[in-house]
Amino acid sequence: MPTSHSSRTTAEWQAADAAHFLHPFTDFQGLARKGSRIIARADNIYLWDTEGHQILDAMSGLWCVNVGYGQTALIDAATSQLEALPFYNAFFQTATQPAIALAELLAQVTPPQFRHVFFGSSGSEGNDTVVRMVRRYWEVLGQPQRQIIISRRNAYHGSTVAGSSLGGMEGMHAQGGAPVPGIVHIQQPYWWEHGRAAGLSRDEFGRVAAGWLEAEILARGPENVAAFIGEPVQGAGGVIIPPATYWPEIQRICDRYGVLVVSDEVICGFGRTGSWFGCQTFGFKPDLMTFAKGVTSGYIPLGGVMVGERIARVLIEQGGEFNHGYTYSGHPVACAVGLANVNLLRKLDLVRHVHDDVGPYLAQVFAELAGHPLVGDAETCGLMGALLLVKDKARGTPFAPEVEIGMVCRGHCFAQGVIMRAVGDRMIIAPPLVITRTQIDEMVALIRRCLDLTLADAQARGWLD
Ligand code: PXG
Repeated sequence: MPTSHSSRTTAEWQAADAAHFLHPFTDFQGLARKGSRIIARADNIYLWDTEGHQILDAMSGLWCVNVGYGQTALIDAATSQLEALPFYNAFFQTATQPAIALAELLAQVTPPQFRHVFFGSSGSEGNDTVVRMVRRYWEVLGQPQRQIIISRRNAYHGSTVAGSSLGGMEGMHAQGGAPVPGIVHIQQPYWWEHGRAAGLSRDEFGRVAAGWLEAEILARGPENVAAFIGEPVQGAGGVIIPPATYWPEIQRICDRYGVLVVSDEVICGFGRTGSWFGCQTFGFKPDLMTFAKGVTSGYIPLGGVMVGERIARVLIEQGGEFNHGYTYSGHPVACAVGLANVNLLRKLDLVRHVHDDVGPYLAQVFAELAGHPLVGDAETCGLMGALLLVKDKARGTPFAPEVEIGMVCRGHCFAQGVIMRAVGDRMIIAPPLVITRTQIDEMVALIRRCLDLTLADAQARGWLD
């Protein structure tokens, strides 16, 4: 029988972990050799591991704990809903109050084209719903040949069969037969890699990158293209912030060919970019919007799809039964937490806090970090940020791939008590939206120390020219 939390040592937990728990996106043997760091508790923007180390969580759990840890409004909402009704389904002409109330609230806080929601429990399930729903929409309209969904390389849309297919991660496509037929990828709008060398300004490059979508639509035949999907800012891909010209041009192209626009807001939604949703920051009007993570600040699994009126009207008025759904679609406890979370985002005015206060402040301190000898580029959007580590700052030369400079830097972050993600040579952050200016100073001081330590390693090991 498992023993209680406190009666085991860290080493005992690590041994049990290695013996039984297959972690996501993990080299199982490598982790078993090293042992996991076991996180025991959290408050506000800080975590503590089982050894008592305090860690500043600059990744909000995994891009999700928007309101920070320890918010009693969410905890109380979950416990009272567990007592009243821990579960009931929404399949057979039944509903629960929290699911209805959250659907109503989401219709209020999302852009005006959204009046309906389809619930699931994760971003991956949301994107599976997207694939089935866009194809169903075109079938109902008598255009069943409109099957193709265009996505982008280095996108992340989840880990289910549809999610990994929509995503553009090479490592995922190399395993298990993704992408499934009917999903194609264009190049991502990453100026540093694809625009800078060509001598394009960011704005010029944004239009060029959007043009790749038009070329793909024309190559496939517009009559065969169902939808385009993209994250407003690619999160897991390394916080790739598109030029301001990109999304408006994407919108114009999709409008011209009648192609549906899907905004995957799993990371960008609920305040992360300084607006309620990333599509508002970047100025486009999606037909569907996938959400998860920030809807409950990660306190409990919940995700889904906001369905725009263009699609909802067709499915409701002409579609008949839509043969799709999950046991936990509209889970009452998850929805009760979602309600408390969205209400708290409003009460604390966190979207404005990001837009007017801590977002601009993060941009300012990141601009200062750009002066560090290891940093070739520093970018932020709201409370997402990326530092590109380069070998030669003046020329912007990247490190050789085998150096894995990002992993070296991440190792220092781990030891210094700040959590950043390394995506290739990009060091990225997405701290809780409740972070204060003083805490940003504390976070940046830790990051600067890690950059210095990484630079010292690079010098000692001869990785610099
Ligand atoms: N869309 C986007 C844009 C995401 O970021 C998903 C869909 C899938 O959500 P679920 O809830 O099914 O995981 C995500 C998830 C990382 C990392 O390493 C990012 C995610 C998940 C795991 C790791 O940055 N994003």
